[in-house]
Amino acid sequence: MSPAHPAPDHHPSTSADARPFPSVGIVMGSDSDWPVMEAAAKALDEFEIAYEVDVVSAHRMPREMIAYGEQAADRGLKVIIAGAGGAAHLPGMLASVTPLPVIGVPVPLKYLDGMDSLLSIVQMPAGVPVATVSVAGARNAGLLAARILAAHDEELLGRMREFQQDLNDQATEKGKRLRS
Ligand code: RP5
Repeated sequence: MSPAHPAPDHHPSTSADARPFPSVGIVMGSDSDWPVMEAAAKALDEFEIAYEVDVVSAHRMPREMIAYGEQAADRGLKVIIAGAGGAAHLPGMLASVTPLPVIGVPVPLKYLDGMDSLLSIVQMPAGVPVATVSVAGARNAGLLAARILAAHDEELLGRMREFQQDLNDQATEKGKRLRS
């Protein structure tokens, strides 16, 4: 892990640390994606959803990438968030080998403003869906994962409703301030 890109916080699945088993896998093509992808982890933290974080490069470690996708559901993950930049094949390749929902995060690199990554992720063939968020939209990826989990979790659904109400209240307050 290069000093420029500090190691992501992990919420490991080991029983030894007594933390809940992760429901969400956050993976990325390189640790250089972490400054963008961290927002997904922070959103999950806000909803107290356990997750794991790893680098799983589609091009540099293809066998491990396929193994990650093939084993994800059996390991208990419910949603995968996958971010990559440039020729961003990670989300689509994971979606091709897992039955889980995959959320793709286009990571912008030095050139092309993330358009290369966006188009690589969003243009999936019929039958292999990836829910693509905006360029660098990792926060929404985390929130979308929370919504997917909330569909089968009344308590989490309630917290999502409160979150939406907070957004509403904040927007209303901003309008009030502008008008006054
Ligand atoms: C992609 O190549 C990664 O997702 C990353 O966005 C990009 C550059 O990787 P590094 O050269 O910084 O490791 O596969």
